[in-house]
Amino acid sequence: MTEDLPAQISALLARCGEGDRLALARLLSLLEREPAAEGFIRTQLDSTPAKSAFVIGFTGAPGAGKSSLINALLPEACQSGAKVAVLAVDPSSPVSGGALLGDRVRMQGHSQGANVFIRSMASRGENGGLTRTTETAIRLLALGGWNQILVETLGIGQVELDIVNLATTVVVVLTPGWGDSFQANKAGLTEVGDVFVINKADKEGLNQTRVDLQDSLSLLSSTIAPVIAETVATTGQGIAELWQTIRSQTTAMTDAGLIDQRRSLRQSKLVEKALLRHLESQLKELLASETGKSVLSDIARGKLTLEEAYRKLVTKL
Ligand SMILES: Nc1nc2c(ncn2[C@@H]2O[C@H](COP(=O)(O)OP(=O)(O)O)[C@@H](O)[C@H]2O)c(=O)[nH]1
Ligand SMILES: [Mg+2]
Repeated sequence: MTEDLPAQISALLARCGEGDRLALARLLSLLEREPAAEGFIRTQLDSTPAKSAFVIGFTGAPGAGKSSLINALLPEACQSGAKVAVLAVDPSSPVSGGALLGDRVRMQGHSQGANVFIRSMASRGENGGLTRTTETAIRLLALGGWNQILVETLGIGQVELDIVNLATTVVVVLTPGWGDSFQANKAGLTEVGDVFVINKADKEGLNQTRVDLQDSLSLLSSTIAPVIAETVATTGQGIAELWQTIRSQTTAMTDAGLIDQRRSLRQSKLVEKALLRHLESQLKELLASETGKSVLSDIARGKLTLEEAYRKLVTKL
């Protein structure tokens, strides 16, 4: 089966581009489970015109209420007639982990709708793998015509903050008592957010958290000041307002050119990565060729210095 993986992927991508959700689901499963699939999908996506999508990243500590918020926001997001996808990224759970199942069940109320697509993804866990997989998953969702993509990810550690960079708009989810939490994590989160939600506004400590947050945000110098919203995800309190806030903040960021800036930064990173992959495979070919082998053996026998060998090889590239 692995032999015809590229052909299989190419057929699935064509169907996915026509809006076939089964093909999309199959591609996401391959991405998650088949180590070789990611590279093939990526290479083929690179030669497919990209479709634009609005990606909202939700990040915050476990239990802050990210899944509950996304669940409550789904009807709002769908109202505009958008095709809304939810991608819950779990950096810790194995593929069939319990946390993912919990998220699935919680968000399942909506999964039957033709305009909603919900998917959890686990990580294979290797260095940078999660960011790469998530990025490819988002590109697949966009290809499938899902033009509003809500991504849930944990707001701890660099990998998670990297994922946040894939989003158009970043929503940081906090809860009362946040002011007491640990400093390094706080700084990281305040820097990435465009919208800050204090969820569980029904709990004690709301006012203190609002003051702490305003203090932290006042230290930042951003073109567009981040905004604060307060919600109770479980009752729906503040949810419609939060959606409006996300929309108006995104409009303000678009008008200031920030969204375009982020998009072109992401695009140039994609181009850079594609170039690096290309160069790397050419380099491997060169080293395995007759020329490459003879240069390598000349170095080993002291007939060429490293500098001379390098020059010889670079001209071949
Ligand atoms: N009291 C209260 N509980 C909430 C609120 N939002 C979520 N929860 C509960 O907090 C727990 C964790 O929520 P979840 O959405 O799974 O958090 P996540 O880990 O950030 O995705 C669940 O038991 C929710 O029912 C809220 O606004 N108020
Ligand atoms: Mg969750």
